[in-house]
Amino acid sequence: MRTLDSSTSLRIAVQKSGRLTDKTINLLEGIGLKFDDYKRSLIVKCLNFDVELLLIRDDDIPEYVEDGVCDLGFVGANVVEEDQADVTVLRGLNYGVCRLSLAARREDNLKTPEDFAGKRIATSYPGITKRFFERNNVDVEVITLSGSVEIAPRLEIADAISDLVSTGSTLKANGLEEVINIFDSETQLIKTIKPLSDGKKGLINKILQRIEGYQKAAQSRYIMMNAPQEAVPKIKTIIPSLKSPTVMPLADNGMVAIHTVVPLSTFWDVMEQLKDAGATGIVMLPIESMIV
Ligand code: PRT
Ligand code: ZN
Repeated sequence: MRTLDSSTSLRIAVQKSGRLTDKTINLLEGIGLKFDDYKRSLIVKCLNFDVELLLIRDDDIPEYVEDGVCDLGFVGANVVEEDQADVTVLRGLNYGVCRLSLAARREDNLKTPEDFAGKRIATSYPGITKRFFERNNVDVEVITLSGSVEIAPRLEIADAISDLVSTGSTLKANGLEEVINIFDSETQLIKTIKPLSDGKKGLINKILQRIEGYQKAAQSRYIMMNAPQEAVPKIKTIIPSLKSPTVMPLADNGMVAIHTVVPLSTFWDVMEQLKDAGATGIVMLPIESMIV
């Protein structure tokens, strides 16, 4: 059993139970951190790093990190922005992606910020919403609700809402139309601005580097193919590879095997072009992690 050295052990705030919990734990496990069951306690010690997780409500995370109670936190940019928390954003994490949008009943025909002048807007994000209208010099009445914002127009508590949207189906189900996206959000890794020991700084760098590798890997595919030797120059121009591809001669005269990594976003285009260039037996594999 490892004992935690309080001068170097890193405390990380993670949402206790919600949309970001499993994805955050999966990410931490994906970069090699091991935990006991994280569903049962508020503080979970990492079994193989001087790290402990503090599992709390997402709304509390920016403040805990700002105050230095936690050194790092995984939380939606929407929460950080709402609190205007004084923290360092280390990186965006590509999950928990959503947007804060103004929405209203279609028949009300609200389109521009000015159309909302004098309207009552229900939201759980009064800070971001007020600042949006202030920037646009439009006076509105912001009504703060802690949940179920989407039913406020139907209850006639409000004329419109400002709420998080991902697929848009909640708005639709409540007869509302998304009008203006006022803030794009994703999960962020945030860091305290309080001074940290060298040990903690070292750990943070290690975690960041591993996250970078993990995310690159998730967005890349390893591909292998066979091709005639004379097709190699053409194939090299097709592959937007990180480094030059590995080319190995095959027992078959004049044939080579080519291995490389391609970004997932270009994968299908690249596959088709490779086939046209003479590649055969193209195999794609997911990558667990990579250091670049
Ligand atoms: O208990 P705790 O306070 O920790 O959790 P919570 O209930 O405040 O938050 P939770 O778990 O619902 O969301 C955590 C974070 O996930 C948010 O702060 C966002 O950063 C992110 N996220 C991503 C979302 C959504 N997508 C999302 N769709 N948070 C909420 N929603 C809700 C939205 O409020 C609306 O009710 O989902 C509904 C809309 O979804 P669609 O798909 O119908 O558009
Ligand atoms: Zn919350």
